[in-house]
Amino acid sequence: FRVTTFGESHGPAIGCVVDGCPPGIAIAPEDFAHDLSRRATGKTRHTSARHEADEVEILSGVYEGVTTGTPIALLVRNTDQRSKDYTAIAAQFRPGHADYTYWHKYGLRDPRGGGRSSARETTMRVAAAVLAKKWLADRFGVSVRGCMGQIGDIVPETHDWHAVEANPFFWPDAAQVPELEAFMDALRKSGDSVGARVTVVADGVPPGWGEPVYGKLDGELAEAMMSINAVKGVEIGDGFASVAQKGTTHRDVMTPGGFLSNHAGGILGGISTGQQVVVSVAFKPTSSLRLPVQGVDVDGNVVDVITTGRHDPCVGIRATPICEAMLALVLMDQALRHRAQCGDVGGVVPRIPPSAGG
Ligand code: EPS
Repeated sequence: FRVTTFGESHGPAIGCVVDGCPPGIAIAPEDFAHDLSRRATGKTRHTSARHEADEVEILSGVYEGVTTGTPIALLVRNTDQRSKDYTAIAAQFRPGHADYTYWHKYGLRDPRGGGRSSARETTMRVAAAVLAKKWLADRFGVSVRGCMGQIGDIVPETHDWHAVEANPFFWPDAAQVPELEAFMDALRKSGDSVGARVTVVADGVPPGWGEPVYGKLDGELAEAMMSINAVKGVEIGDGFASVAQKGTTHRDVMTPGGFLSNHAGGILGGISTGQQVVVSVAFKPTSSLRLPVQGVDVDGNVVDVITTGRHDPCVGIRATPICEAMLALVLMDQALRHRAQCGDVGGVVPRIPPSAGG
């Protein structure tokens, strides 16, 4: 199961090709709307003001409402691109932005905004993952969901999944939403940006998905999450907190009824344990800022870089559906590989042998 995307933020369209999708999955253009709208810009004052229709056209791989097993091509036409926003910095590098490394790699500059490095590209990951989420749910009862785990220094005080979809931040504590609104309003007015943590979980993953050495489930999740733009860190389960833990704390005690904790984040030795799979992702602060900063241009001259246009003061705010998408895509691929090698053993309730005796 493989997904590739194409298109630029200010080109005519973006799209993806999904290879290796099983036949028989019922899918219609309207099935993409919910998740694409959760990710979209222009929904609240806390994200980029760009208004895209984000309507999916299915070009191939679906016949009479079901996937055929052939490559699925999905297309989203850009409807609100405005590349003139970038005229002033077309020959400059934004400090902290990928346009510096793209230029060194390719030796030329597409002046139309971020192009491939724009968060616009993530639209198609979310679209492709609609298929994966559906297949995982129908076939295995696996569900994938996520929330914001931190913005700047602010962390949730309580966790209620019902609160998450009822505020623009995917925040799990409804009582803190006014504080976040005030924080983001002040940040936007100041012209600055901020980082964020997003946590995504998968429930219902059977034990056994993932490969033991090459193709570890956690390894592929880390790669998938790091491939999202602006990501600077990925944790599985307790992640970096494990550094300060003792083995007696970190080990997840096993009983005949299952594990008593989940410090491992549902993965041991690269293979799912049957517990909740837990992944946290760190997003850096947006680098496109209207606050001036010293930089250089393509000729090496010192310049003041000021980025105008429509930007997210916190890219993490729209990232929950993107991280969910990458989790679902990796899980679907691992599920198919597991089935190919080991047969259709998924969905078995974990059975932990008693620890007593030998
Ligand atoms: C982005 C800059 C803005 C955002 C964009 C991500 O767009 P533009 O390319 O017009 O400057 O609106 O996000 C989207 C358009 C989207 O759909 O996510 C950036 O620099 O990453």
